[in-house]
Amino acid sequence: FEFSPLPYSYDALEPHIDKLTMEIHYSKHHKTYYDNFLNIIKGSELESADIESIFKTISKHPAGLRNNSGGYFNHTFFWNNMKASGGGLPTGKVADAISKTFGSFDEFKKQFAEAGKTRFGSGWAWLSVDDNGNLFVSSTANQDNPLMDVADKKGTPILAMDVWEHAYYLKYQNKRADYIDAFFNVINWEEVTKRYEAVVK
Ligand code: MN3
Repeated sequence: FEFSPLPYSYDALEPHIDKLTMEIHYSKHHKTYYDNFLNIIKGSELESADIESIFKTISKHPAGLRNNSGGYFNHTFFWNNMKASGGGLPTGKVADAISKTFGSFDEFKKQFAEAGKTRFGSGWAWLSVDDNGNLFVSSTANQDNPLMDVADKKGTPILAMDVWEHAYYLKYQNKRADYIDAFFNVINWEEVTKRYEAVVK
């Protein structure tokens, strides 16, 4: 289990996500989940397991493993679905799938933003692919994700948005909706398309 470098500099997502937030979020929050995760699995057979198989049976494990394995995976996934000068409209197969599923990109955007805004407390919004190859929007509490057996709606995620206060509080304070609006300007749609194509191939 690697702690991957951030794929861009701390200030790359300015002005949408500020440098200090990125630095603390990556080097403190994410790193802590990673360290805790490694400590929890140390000396157990999980050290050589793959993360998706851990998620598939996460309900059988203690909460500490659920929170920290999720926190480790979700953040790496999130960093990689953002980039400097991102945003805009998706292209290719995922664009067609979004139009087909939601009717339009704007309707997808509305549902995804709503999933983030209405997540009470801390958690995540997701765009995922279900077992039938269909897209769906969902949100999860805490550090859960759609790969976990405890998720209300299970599938393979292709886009993640962190809506914990630590993801936006320094710049946006209580205005989560403003952070969510800004998030759409940093989405790395090329990465989302790649993930989608890998799932539906
Ligand atoms: Mn976070």
